[in-house]
Amino acid sequence: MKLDDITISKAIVEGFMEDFVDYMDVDVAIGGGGPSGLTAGYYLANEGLKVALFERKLSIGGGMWGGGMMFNKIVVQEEGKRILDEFAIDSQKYENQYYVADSIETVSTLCSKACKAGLRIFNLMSIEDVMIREEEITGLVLNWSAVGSAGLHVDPLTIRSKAVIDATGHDCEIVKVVENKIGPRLNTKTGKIMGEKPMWAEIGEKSIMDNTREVYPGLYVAGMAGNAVYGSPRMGPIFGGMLLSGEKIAKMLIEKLK
Ligand code: 48F
Repeated sequence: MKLDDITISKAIVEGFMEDFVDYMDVDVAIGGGGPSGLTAGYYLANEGLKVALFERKLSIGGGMWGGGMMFNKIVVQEEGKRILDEFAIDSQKYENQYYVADSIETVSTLCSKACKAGLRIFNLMSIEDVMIREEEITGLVLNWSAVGSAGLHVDPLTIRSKAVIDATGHDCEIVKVVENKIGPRLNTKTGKIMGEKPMWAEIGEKSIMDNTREVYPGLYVAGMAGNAVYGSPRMGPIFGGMLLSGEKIAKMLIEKLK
């Protein structure tokens, strides 16, 4: 068989455009492809919801690849082990209640199972704004990450969604946009982003479940973004809370949207 370079190019462009146009109107849009975003995407897509995840970087996985300080292992506590098992990710017991897993296996398996469940991931796109209609978040405003890094003045494009999850990690970038644009009207004690507190795994992991919630009509937070928005500590390379937070936000939205 003779290979035609133009046919290869057309296959890529047409395949991508078909997906991108299709996913301009979704049930749930997730910002950020770290462990919480991927886990949320898996459970939502598994229920048959139409879900798109937008990730700024080339690679999916956020802060998980490098484990702790580039030692590529992660720790998960007893509660989070259930989710590792559900994804068939291997883990070894390390003392009572602590389990160690390979960060590469964890990220790649989360990503693969989420895609197979029907999550559509768009990488290399940055969320730079939100769509708000009648005091409710109704979509995301996107641009190629390369546009931002090159400092180009190029207008973005918009997608519509019934719910948005901010899973952008420590920087809680989507909530930050909302706070900047509409002022202190978030569902927090101060109405503003309360800011992440110093490392404390015990409290950070406990509070993340409470912090996984709707922060503004139509806008939900999961993972480290929840702790940053609600003023709780970071927890470092223990990842059970990220997986459980992703699962919790998915359950909330499945109940709401189905
Ligand atoms: O940071 P990240 O892994 O978030 P997470 O799911 O997990 C946190 C842990 O990795 C770790 C921790 C564990 O205890 O504290 O930090 O809460 O993944 C966030 C992803 O969001 C992307 C970013 O590149 C990363 O992959 N991201 C951030 N801002 C944007 C974005 C944006 N504006 N648009 C698109 N993607």
